Amino acid sequence: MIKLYGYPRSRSTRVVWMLEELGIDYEFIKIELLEGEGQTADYLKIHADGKVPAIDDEGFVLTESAAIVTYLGDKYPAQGLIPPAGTQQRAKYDEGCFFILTELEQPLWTIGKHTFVFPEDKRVPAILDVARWEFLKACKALEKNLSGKKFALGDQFSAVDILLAHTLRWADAFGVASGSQVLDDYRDRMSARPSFAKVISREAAVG
Ligand SMILES: N[C@@H](CCC(=O)N[C@@H](CS)C(=O)NCC(=O)O)C(=O)O
Repeated sequence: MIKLYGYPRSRSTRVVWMLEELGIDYEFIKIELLEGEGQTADYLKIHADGKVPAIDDEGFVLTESAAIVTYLGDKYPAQGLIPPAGTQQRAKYDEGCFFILTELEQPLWTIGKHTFVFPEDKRVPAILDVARWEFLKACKALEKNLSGKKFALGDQFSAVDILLAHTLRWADAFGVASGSQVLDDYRDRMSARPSFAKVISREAAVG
């Protein structure tokens, strides 16, 4: 059975969501990040930087939320959550992933790091304005690409919707407005999926 090392409402939520969409069994191992468990010698053998998520699939260890979600989609193709490699749809899937990780998540994470993640003496408040501006700019581009579409790739739900909706949910939780009704509606539509209700209860169960 796949082991998922995670922490509720973190980037490991993306992997929980993917596993719930796929409908496969997994063991959720909570890493007590706030108590320093990420930095223990045992966990550093799994994730070199002590972060979550990581998975152990029968001895195959993988880190990075987008890589894990993509691996799982490829491993369980019957559910159709990732377009097959070598197709134009797969290239669009990759485009979406890279945009989310490099253009959308980065300014948002900068806001998070400099408001509540970093120790106070490492925070640079002056960075917040430019990070908000950068995030809104990415949201504008995203709005153009999503307008008139049901899902990020068109008519069919895919793993990139998990990464995107999770990132938009994070923005909301950080108190950072997207400035776009299209994006807010999309985020709420994805969050209303039955699989996401399962994510909430699975994370609640680990505390
Ligand atoms: N790029 C990585 C980022 C992983 C990451 O930063 N995880 C955070 C939780 S969302 C973490 O484990 N932080 C603990 C730490 O920085 O020590 C991914 O997408 O998996």
